[in-house]
Parts: sequence; structure tokens; C-alpha cells
Amino acid sequence: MSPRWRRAPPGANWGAFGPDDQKGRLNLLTPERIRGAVAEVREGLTFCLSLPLDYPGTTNLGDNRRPPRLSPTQKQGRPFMNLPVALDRPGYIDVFSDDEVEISLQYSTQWDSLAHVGQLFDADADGVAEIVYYNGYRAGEHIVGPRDYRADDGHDLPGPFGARALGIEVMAETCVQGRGVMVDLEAHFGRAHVLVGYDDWMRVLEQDRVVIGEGDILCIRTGTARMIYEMAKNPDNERLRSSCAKLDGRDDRLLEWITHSGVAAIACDNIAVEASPSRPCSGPDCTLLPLHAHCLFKLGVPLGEMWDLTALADWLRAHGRSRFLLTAPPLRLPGAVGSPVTPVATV
Ligand code: UVW
Repeated sequence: MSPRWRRAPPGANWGAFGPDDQKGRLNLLTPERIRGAVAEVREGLTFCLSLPLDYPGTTNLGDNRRPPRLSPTQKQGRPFMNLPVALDRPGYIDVFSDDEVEISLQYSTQWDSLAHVGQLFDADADGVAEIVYYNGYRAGEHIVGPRDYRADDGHDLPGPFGARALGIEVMAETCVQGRGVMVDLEAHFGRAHVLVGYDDWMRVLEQDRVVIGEGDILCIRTGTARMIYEMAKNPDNERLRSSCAKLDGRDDRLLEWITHSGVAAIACDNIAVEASPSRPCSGPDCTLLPLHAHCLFKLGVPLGEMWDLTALADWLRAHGRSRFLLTAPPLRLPGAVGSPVTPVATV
């Protein structure tokens, strides 16, 4: 029980890491587990798991997320790019450049924080559903936006906006370092559009002898990042969403597996980790993205998307390995709900 909620959603672990917890399963990245992760380093080889942040390119995957726009900062009315210091301080030979970026934080390789997906849920048991997030943090009070969609009075609220709890900086402060474990779906399914449920998932783990333990960061290669590169910054949304294996978020047994596996976080090389759109759902409590709801809202498991796992997964497969040291902090940007990330794997 917590001051913020009287009822937790079915299958949620709210309160398991304390009444005010905001880190979710990242609490499982303990010193002992990090020592175990470091012990996976045998070659000293590193892999950059980020796409260039101007990939996938265009706004074809969703017009709310735009590619980064870079520009020089301005100094005393001058563009601060190739700026000779001598213009102001004659005699000096230095030349300075300095820039800024307007960026949709979830455009490319990214983390979703626990503030990314909430739900209409009656957490205070008063008979009326409110918008809540992991561990009962609330819209309006903790996750603050310009509009109160529940009041629907057409009035915008004053800022500042953003996540006052569960924001991406909470994730960054954990450093997000631990043992990564790769599951290579592309090796089993190629580019076939397969919804991977519990049975297929367990078969892949067994055939590849992949063992996933509590506190591991699960990485899933589907082949989508390779396709994104091939599309050369003009991505075909339809083709990306209808190619390659994807987790079937509607498979309750797969969601149960996530619960019991104890994974600290899940990262994938595709757009949404799970199939998006998901299979149709009927009934009173449908979620559009059921794996997002299960991980971000119920369990506190952050999700990584569009990670470039290609070279790492190829190397691991060629060397009969699946484990590595993973270091993947997001930006420590207070209040943001998502973040670009440059994850580093060391084998
Ligand atoms: C949504 O678009 C809601 O989520 P994501 O980018 O995590 O798939």
C-alpha cells in the first residue's frame, strides 16, 4: 500500500521496491550483478548499439517524432560555428564551434521511461478511473502536460510540463549497467512477420541455450535495425511493421514469463518491442500496447527501442555466446519521458 494508491492493477508489482519507488526493476542492478556482468568481458571488444540519431529518417514512422535539427548557437548575433576568437580578441588564433539541437527524444535509438505509458485505472478505489503510472504516480500531479484530458474543458494548463516523478533522469541516475543477454529472433525467423508468443519464445531460448536471470537486461534482435539501414533514411512504415519477428503482447503467458524472469529492462532493434499494431482485443480493459502496459505500467521494466543490435548479435552468434556487459544510461534530462541512448556492449 502507498499514499498514492489503494488498489494495484492485476499482475502489477507496485510497492515491491518501496512505496515511493520510481526505478522499478532497475533496482535489480545490484553491485553483485554488475560484478557478474563485468565477468562477461573476455575480449575487450566494444559495440555501439545506437543507430545514427538521424535514422530512421523522415517522419514516416509517426509525424509526432521528427529527426534532429542541428544549428549553431548564436554568440552576440553571430553563428557560433568556425568562429575565430580574433574577431573579438585580436591576436588569438583559436576557432570555436558550438551547436544546439531540437530533437524528438524518442525518434531513434531510445529508452522509454516509466513515465511513457500510463493507464486509466481506479487506483484510489473511489469508483472512478484516473490516469496513473507505475507505482500510482498520477497525471496532473507527477506527470504534467498542458491539457487535463479528463476534465476536457478545452483549457490549457500553465507549465512547466514534464515528469516530476518517473522521469528519464531517475533511470540515468541508476547508470543502467548490467548483464545484457541477447535473444536472436532473426536467426530463427529471418524476415518473416511472425508474432512470437510464449511457445516460440521458449523454443528459441532452448535451441540457443540462452539462460536469462533476474536482473538481466534482455536484448532482442529481430532484423529490423538492418532493414532500417537498408531503407537509407526513407523508411517504409508499412513494411517495417509487417516484417520480422515481434513479441506478441497479447500472449498472457509471454507476459507472465516477463514477470517471472525478473528481467530488469528489455531492449529491441524494432519500433515498439512488441507487435504494433497488436492483435485486436475486445473486452472492457483493452490496452493498445499490452506489453508496454505490462512492462512500463505494471512492472517498472523500461523499454529500449530501435537499438542497433546487428553487429553485436552477429558477433555473439559467431562465437557461441549470448551474454555481455551492457552500459546504457539515457540522458540525465530532468522531466523527460524518453531519451536517446548510445548503449555500449562489451564482450
Ligand atoms: C508509443 O508510440 C506509445 O510507444 P513506443 O514509441 O514506445 O512504441
